[in-house]
Amino acid sequence: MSETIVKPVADQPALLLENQGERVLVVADLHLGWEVSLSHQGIHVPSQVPRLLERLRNIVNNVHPRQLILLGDVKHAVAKVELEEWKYVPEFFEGLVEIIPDIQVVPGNHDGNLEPLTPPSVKISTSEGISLWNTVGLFHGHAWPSPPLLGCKNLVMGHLHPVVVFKDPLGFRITRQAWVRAKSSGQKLAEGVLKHDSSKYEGDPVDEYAKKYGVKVVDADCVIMPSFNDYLGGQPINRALTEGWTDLYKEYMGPVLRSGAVDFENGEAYLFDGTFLGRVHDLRKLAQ
Ligand SMILES: [Mn+2]
Repeated sequence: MSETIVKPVADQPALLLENQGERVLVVADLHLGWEVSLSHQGIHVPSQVPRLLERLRNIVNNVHPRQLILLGDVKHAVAKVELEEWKYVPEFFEGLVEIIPDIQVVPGNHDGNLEPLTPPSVKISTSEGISLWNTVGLFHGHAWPSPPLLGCKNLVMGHLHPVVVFKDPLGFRITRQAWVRAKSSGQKLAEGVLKHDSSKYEGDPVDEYAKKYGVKVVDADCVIMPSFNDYLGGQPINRALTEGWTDLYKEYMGPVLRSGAVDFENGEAYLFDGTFLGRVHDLRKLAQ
């Protein structure tokens, strides 16, 4: 099998995937129309659409991908389409197809009724995600991935919006968006998917998985993507377990992280410039 390269674009919350010279760019969590929810609270921020498009244009011009994957939560309002989304979302996609014609959306929990807002050329998968080259599995993270993704050596997800909180000696808090890389256990993921599918079996989940889905599960390198919309708040990944692991945080983790199938505590956090911050459990003392 040929080598697949998975690497963040320098200084950008965007991931580049490459296999045999074919390049695919991934961004997650745009939350278009997020400004509208703020304006309901009396805070007025100008539309982020032109700014997001400009940033995407620069990245696409630099890395020349064949395809752009939007890894969930393209829009902000959940399920129902808010009036403003009829403006923001189509405006965004009209601009985006000019920048790159091949667009694949992997829906997130905010992407109900996205289809009527997108041009017909935009492909939308199910929320169980997609696999590329049988080596990269991409899913948003709010739901279990589809069975074949567990055979991929690399898994990519969004949804969490990871940020790291630093507290200096004077008590000032500094928050930075971050990448998290962590190892997943194929066996634990297989257990999770089988359980989600209400499968009854005895013995080894890996064997059962191979029998049921015809997929040989592997331990994968997981990348948890920062949100592309940098105006959004994020989930501080290094809050003390007693302090920050609220129900909301657990909700943000999604079933895969909650199941413990990804070794998040030993995950490595990086800033956009590539600075290695340390392992998640070591970073907790910085937030105290
Ligand atoms: Mn989400």
